[in-house]
Amino acid sequence: MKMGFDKEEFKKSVEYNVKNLFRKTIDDAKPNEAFQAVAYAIKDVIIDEWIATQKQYAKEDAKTLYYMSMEFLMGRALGNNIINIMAWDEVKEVLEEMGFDLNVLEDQEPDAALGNGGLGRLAACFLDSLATLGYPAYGCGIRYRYGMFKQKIEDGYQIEVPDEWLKDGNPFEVRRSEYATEVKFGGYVKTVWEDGREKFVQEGYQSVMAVPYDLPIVGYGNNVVNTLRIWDAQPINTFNLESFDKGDYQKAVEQENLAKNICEVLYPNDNHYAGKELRLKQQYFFISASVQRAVKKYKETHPDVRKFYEKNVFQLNDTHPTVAVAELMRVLLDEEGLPWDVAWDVTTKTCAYTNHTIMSEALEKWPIDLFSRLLPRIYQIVEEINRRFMEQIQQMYPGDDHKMARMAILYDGQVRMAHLAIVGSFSVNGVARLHTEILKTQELKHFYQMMPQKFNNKTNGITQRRFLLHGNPLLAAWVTEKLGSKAWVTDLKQIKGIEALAEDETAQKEFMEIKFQNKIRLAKYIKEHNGIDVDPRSIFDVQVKRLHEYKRQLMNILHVMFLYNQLRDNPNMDMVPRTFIFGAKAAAGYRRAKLTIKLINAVADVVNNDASIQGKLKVVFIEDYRVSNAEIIFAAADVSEQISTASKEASGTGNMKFMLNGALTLGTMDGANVEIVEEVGAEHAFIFGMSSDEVINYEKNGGYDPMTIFNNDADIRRVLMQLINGYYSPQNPELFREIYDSLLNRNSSDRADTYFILKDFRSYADAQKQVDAAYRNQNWWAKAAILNVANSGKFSSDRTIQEYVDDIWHLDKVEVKL
Ligand code: 26Q
Repeated sequence: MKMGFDKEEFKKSVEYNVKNLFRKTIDDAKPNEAFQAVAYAIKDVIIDEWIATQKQYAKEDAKTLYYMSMEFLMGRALGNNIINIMAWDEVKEVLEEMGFDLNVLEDQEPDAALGNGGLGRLAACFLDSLATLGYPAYGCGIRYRYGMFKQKIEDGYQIEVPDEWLKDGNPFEVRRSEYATEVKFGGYVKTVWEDGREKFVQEGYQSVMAVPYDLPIVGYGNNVVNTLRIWDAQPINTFNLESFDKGDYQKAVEQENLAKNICEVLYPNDNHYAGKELRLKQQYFFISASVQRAVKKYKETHPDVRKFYEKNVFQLNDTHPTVAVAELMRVLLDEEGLPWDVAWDVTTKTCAYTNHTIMSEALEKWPIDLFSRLLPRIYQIVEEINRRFMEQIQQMYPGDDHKMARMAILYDGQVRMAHLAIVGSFSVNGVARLHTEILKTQELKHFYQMMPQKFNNKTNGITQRRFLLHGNPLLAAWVTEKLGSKAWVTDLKQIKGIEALAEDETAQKEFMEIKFQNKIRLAKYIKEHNGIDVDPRSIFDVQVKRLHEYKRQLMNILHVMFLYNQLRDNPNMDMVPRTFIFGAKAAAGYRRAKLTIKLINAVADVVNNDASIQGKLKVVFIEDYRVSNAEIIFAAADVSEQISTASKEASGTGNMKFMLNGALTLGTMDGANVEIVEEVGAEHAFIFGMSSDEVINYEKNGGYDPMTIFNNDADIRRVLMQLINGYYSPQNPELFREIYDSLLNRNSSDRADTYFILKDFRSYADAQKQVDAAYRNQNWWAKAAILNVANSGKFSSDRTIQEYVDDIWHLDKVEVKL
């Protein structure tokens, strides 16, 4: 236990909060009221460390990271905060004395789901690691009123329900109205002469007030509390009731609507660009506010804004915050009066860009007319950046029009945000070794050839505090006991120590018993939420992630259909009982992804209700997959499905969470799977399918012909025919026709089976057979699972953050003493 946590004081604090918040005594408090009271009591502890941390940063004049991201997929805060102030056992005890179960109270908290999936969760893991390592950092984002939608399944279909996460308020947030900042949209740019130079003034604009809310990011056991600053929009008060003319009235109403709309909702598209004007407004809104505030804060204690980069670094989480490049230029040029070259030098020494995808449909390209109308001054600056960059290309590659066309920021009526990000940054990184290599040799090769020094890899990581210590307390305690130390909590490499136990039969038994208990916990969750009975002795084979064609949930369910056919033919077939568990949200407008969810549920309905297969096969679709239930799911998994078409998954991070919890990877050589296999050894994973080189080769040569496979492979053909003969949809045999067509017919790009599902199918089915065979030897399985845990050290986000600090950010650690 950390010094300073006083149980008695905490108890009083909870009682006091219940009284003041709800006019009740503690015995009358409902679980949700008790949750609120406990959260405020914890906040009270955190606040002192928060103040002390920020004072220390100011005192040391520490260089600060601003992690700019449209998404922070935080999940719940209470349990994480209690763990990180190292008061878990004490709080649990006090609450028990008061008649409350901490787990029940935790379940009262809505997830802060300000993100879609991987990219948003990565940002959240990074904040945890930054605070734990003691680095000065802000997360900068948007306080969406509605986060990622809640998913309901009705009749097998996904229904999106608004996520009212702020309905009961957010106990941990602090509104900081003193930092409110105006953000301007639209209008036109007037050029005026002043002080002997040209000045640019935006006129006729509409504006909103950006108001920040701060959330504490608690470091593990080190008194450090960083800040996640999310901005809300408020209407600017121009509404003068006594003397408004029509124009004022109109404008006031429009500005009010603008403010209402901007922070309303997170766009639920994962890995898919949608060129919506409101999305661009959101981007500029939080970036302008964050950049203005960062410059203002710097100037409070530093005389010379030309040295801004010495104390500040902006990390751009994908292209979504890329207007930061132009906004920082605008502030330095127009507000600080710096000449272009100096402003550009400061900007390109401040900004760094992380790429998270190579998929062309995810690349942000804004129509110039929209962009310039909404952000007229920003557009002028982008034009000038582009003009100078084109000049530079012309000088380096005289007459190479091809390069100009491929690299231009402004091209074909569009603003290419990735190009702006690369040109405006001193660092460009991919998120796994393979991904970075693909960027350098394929997608961004022209940029890599021109500026190789900018490119670097930062393989993603995850926080073991949430995904082992909090999510899997049984395994965490076991690891601590075996290592004789909790050091792995802040130094995951130490978990390597349990490798020595991999062959030890007692340890194997203990490990399998813990996994079994975690499977019972998940089985209970499934029973409560799905009404399905699953056997915790069956293999829990899990694919949880956003639903996307490239992630190939379709291949997984087609394989289930294939297995089911075998079982129907031969109910006595010898197989280890298997529970296939899916969890996935589909973007609201992604028809084929939604149809895949329906297919999974349709297969589940048939398979789960067929007594003839003797319970050997179960299919479960977990509703509303999110951070809080993910923690329970990872802990219970035996098999981790990481089956994306090679080259498409930039990294993946779920793969790491499974590994940390002792699941074996069944996957392609894609993203960080490559590095996972490198750490644990290919013999302790099930690897299948085409390599990324093979995939890229096929893609360069017009794809492949799935018809040959269909014609020659009777088992595959039978599965595909079941998509169109009503086998899983007797009321509507045509229901899954679209999926069938996507696998066999050429699309508008003249490709069929774009994600090589049929091509990889046999290899996948073989790997699945090996899983079945391997699980029969429980000693081997336990050994392989322990080896996965033992070799997961590399995948801590603490390692990732330290690499960012060493190679890109160059921050100094700060120590906070209370
Ligand atoms: C863009 C424009 C308009 C609306 C939405 C978007 C948008 C939103 C989210 C585009 C992409 C995303 C999310 C991408 C994402 O999550 N990428 C994942 O990032 C992880 C962390 O690096 C990787 O592990 C995954 O491989 C990658 O898919």
